[in-house]
Amino acid sequence: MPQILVAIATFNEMENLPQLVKAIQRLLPEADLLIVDDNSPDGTSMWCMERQKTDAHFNCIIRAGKLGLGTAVLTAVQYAISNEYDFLVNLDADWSHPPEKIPKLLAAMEEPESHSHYDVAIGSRYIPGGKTMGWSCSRKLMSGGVNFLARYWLGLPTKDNSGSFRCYRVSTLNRILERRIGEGKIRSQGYSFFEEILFRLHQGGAKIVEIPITFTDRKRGKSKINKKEALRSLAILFLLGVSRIFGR
Ligand SMILES: Nc1nc2c(ncn2[C@@H]2O[C@H](COP(=O)(O)OP(=O)(O)OP(=O)(O)O)[C@@H](O)[C@H]2O)c(=O)[nH]1
Ligand SMILES: [Mg+2]
Repeated sequence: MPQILVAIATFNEMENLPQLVKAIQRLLPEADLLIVDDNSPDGTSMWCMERQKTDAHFNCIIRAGKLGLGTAVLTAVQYAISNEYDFLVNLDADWSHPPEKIPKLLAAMEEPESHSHYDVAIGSRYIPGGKTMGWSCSRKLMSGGVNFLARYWLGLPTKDNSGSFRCYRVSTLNRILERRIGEGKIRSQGYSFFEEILFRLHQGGAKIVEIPITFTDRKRGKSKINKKEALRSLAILFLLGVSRIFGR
């Protein structure tokens, strides 16, 4: 049986997290869960610490304050590597990513018919069969623009490079990223983490597959992305593309 870690970064997700944890544990009773919470004032941290005491499959890391989505997922990557999991699944807490697709992401890592063996499976909104529901035009434009940059500026072959709903093969994360992580050379602290990690993995020769998902805009709780973070992420994408041109 492969060892699976499902990781969720949270900040003020009390309205979403308990139900989502229940749904994931129903789907994957053998998997472990890791919540990386940034000391959420709405009670999420307290809930996680209480749950950790009674549930052997549930762990949490509570950080000192809001340190960014990218560094939270990086913490989960480091945890998965040091605890020698086989697969790391990441998703958002706000039900935008359908948990019932997690088994499909895991199954996509191996394709017995074609003897294919993948390093990353992306829950993708931008391949046939995938879609977004409830997004404004500006949100669609922003996501389209970022994905255009990821394809043509970073040279990524995949269509959905900005979503966080993914499954990673942990041995590949370790092989390609361990040194860079150790040297503190992952640039993104926020949302560009997802393009950056894919870029680094692709450059390291990782095989990536996409499976279609329907992304639903959050119904409860507040969005954490803001203009400053969006601009910072764009700047990082620009710098990553420059480093690609100069082969560094
Ligand atoms: N630990 C941690 N989690 C974060 C941080 N920022 C966002 N998150 C979590 O990351 C996930 C994605 O954040 P969202 O606010 O939903 O971002 P988004 O999906 O781009 O925005 P919406 O469309 O409004 O949902 C959620 O589970 C958040 O709780 C952070 O600074 N630290
Ligand atoms: Mg969201």
